[in-house]
Amino acid sequence: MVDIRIKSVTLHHVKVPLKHPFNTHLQKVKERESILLEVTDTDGIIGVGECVAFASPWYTEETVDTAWNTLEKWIIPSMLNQSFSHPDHLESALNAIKGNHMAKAAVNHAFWDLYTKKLNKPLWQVIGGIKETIEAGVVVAAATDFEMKEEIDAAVEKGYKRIKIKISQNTNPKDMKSIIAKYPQTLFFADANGAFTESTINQLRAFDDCGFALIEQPFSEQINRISAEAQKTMKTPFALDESIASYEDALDMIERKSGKIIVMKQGRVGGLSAALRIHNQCIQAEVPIWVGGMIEFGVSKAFNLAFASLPGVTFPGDFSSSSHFWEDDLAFPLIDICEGSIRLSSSPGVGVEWNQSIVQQFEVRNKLFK
Ligand code: OSB
Ligand code: MG
Repeated sequence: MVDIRIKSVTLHHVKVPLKHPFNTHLQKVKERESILLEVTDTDGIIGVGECVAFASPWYTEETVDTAWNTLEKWIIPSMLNQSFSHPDHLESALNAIKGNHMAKAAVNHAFWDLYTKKLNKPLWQVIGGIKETIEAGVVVAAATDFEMKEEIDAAVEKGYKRIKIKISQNTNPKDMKSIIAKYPQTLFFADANGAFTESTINQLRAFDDCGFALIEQPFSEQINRISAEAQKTMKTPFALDESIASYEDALDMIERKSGKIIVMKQGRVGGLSAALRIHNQCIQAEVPIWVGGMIEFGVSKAFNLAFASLPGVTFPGDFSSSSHFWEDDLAFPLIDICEGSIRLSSSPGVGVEWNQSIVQQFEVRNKLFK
């Protein structure tokens, strides 16, 4: 049994330009602001984490500033100089703090890394992973139809087995159908980020025979009731992203049938501990999971990859190479795609570290708590 006493926590606020703007109907992301974490125990072992909240509240309510504030005022004081024998115990200690899932997930991750380093085992093995290679998938979020077609051609060329296309009410389903027909070997997902409403269900239905393997988050998370109604009338399964912020939300989706597949983002549900509970529930209910991305750096991606090795994860996730978004990733080793797949690390812990010199280049502020 390990007993981990937390000695210090360091936060780094960074701002890094994306190679190309990431366009959704909600937001154009040109640079990524994030909070990077290091949690050090009394033996000097360091666990790493990454908070995936964005600079503005376009995807969830949390932002970099709200997460920093919650970490500084509430989360870090609840863990400093405390001992925990398992990441789930740290999670329980934070139950008195409501919401703030992305801030909590970042410390939950850092503690899982520390914990599995102490066990001297790769994280993915400790959580029950069964796959050593993970299928790569990429997201096309282009500004124009022309760019979208170019990016899809390039993604197929690079060997991605799955391509996710951002759609909205302005997307033409006929165009989608012809693009998908061009690449019968590639799996296509659509992600609407909640673009459809009760009054535009018919526009959504027009995507039903495009050949998409699934449609991600057709409606906003406020109208899961409408999602359930629409799902009854469409053959393409819905995969819910924004709607799943907790274990209870996953149960709700399964019961209501507002979707048939879960998109796992550990930051959105509060961390790996919470994500594992949802995974076990999905195995029981025979509901497939896949792992969504957040335009992240290598640390968050490594936690996603470890999760993707679990038996309940049955569709390829948002796993592009480090060079897809970044000129220089802030973490190492970098993610490489080899024949459409990514090999998991055999190092203890999550298997990646912050690249301190690159972090320094992009740092806006930092703070050490001890
Ligand atoms: O809706 O899945 C989403 C990125 C940021 C915020 C929300 C989403 C996304 C993506 C995945 O589509 C991008 C990636 O590969 O990291
Ligand atoms: Mg999504």
